[in-house]
Amino acid sequence: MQYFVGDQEYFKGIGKIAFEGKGSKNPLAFKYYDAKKMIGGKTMAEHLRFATAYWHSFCADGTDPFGSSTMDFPFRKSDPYANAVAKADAAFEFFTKLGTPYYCFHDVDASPDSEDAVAYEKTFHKIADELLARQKASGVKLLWNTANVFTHPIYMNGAATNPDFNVVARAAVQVKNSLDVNVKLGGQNYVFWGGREGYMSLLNTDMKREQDHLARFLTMARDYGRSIGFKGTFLIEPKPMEPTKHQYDYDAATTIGFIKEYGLDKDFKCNIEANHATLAGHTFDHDLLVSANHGMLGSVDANQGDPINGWDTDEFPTDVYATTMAMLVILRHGGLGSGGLNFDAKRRRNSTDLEDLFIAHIGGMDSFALGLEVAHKIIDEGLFDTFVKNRYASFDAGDGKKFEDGSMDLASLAAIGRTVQIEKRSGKQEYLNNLMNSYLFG
Ligand code: XLS
Ligand code: NI
Ligand code: NI
Repeated sequence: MQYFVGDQEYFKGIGKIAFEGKGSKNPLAFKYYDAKKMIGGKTMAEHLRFATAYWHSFCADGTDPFGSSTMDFPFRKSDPYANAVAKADAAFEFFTKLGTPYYCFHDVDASPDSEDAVAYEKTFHKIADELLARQKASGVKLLWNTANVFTHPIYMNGAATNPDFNVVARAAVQVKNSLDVNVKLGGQNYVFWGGREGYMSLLNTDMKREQDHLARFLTMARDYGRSIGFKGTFLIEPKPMEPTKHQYDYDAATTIGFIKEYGLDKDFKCNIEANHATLAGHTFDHDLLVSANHGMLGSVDANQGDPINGWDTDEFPTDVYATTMAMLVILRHGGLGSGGLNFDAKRRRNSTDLEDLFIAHIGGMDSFALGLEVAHKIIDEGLFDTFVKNRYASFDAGDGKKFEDGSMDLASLAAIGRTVQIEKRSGKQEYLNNLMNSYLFG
């Protein structure tokens, strides 16, 4: 099989990444991710549904607020259209060599941005045809796309929540075309991340009006998407802050409240990003579980933050404890459905070898494969489940059950409370931590 589409190979010297097993020290091989390995009736690939993110992998070049780019991309061209096509070639070469069955992109990652809305639309649809041809040739599918309505200066006061109607309308150009392209490419989901849908100061902000506008905009996008045949899930990606001080989609609980408040719960779910959950003061598995408990776990942006600083560092996931806790939620929830694990993650600014892009993804995929294996074993053996079930056993029968069923009032509950003998029962956290380590390290 040829892993590149045009006549140019961009990742020279790197072939198909193979599974070599845990003894391997080859940096360009999987140690734990064995795509075809069966775990509880499904292959690892079916459980994990990995996606590569276009923006971090093929656009971001190491530029940060303190310095310019550090990374060389062999596919960069000066002509914007030729650049987009070469980027697509490189991207699909990368997906097929690595073995991520899905990808995700923002409109302006894949297609040149333009001040001129008509030119933007025309080019975007031409690039979408290029992407479609590469999807067909490779079998790689679109997990989701989204519109970048936060980078361009016109969005400095927000997109759907902008106080200027004209900006809201301009954002609609990008969202409408992104939905059109999604349908063309058979996208499984469509994402909204409200980067600038929030505020910096209440002195200049009508919060209620902005939130109503956001809901109105999402409702219009939902109606338009359904009218053109989009059958997938609309996803909102919570994040508490950065770039704005207060973002309206703070965390899973806030986002679910918003979705329900505005009657969008039949069409919308959450796209939970690990680093966003930790920025909100939660763990990754907390926000996954909040979503799962409401039937709102749609998809995952698989990355990790740095525990000693407070911004979205978007690191590749390497913390197997966190991936195991995440996979416990995902497996108990019955999987990700049409969602997947999208590596919204970037190599560090000084990881400048092209092979580092492969190595970073291999680490992320291996970390989730390990998490999947351990979580499956934990669920299979049932020790934690039994422990938790027993902890709540007083609600399984008798008065506890009546309380749970709603067949008891406060006066009868208090009457029982007058006579009960309360025994001290340990929560056994240290025992459970040690048990967890025995699963992780054998
Ligand atoms: C930024 C977000 C962004 C979304 C897509 O923090 O994670 O990358 O995933 O717009
Ligand atoms: Ni993200
Ligand atoms: Ni992020």
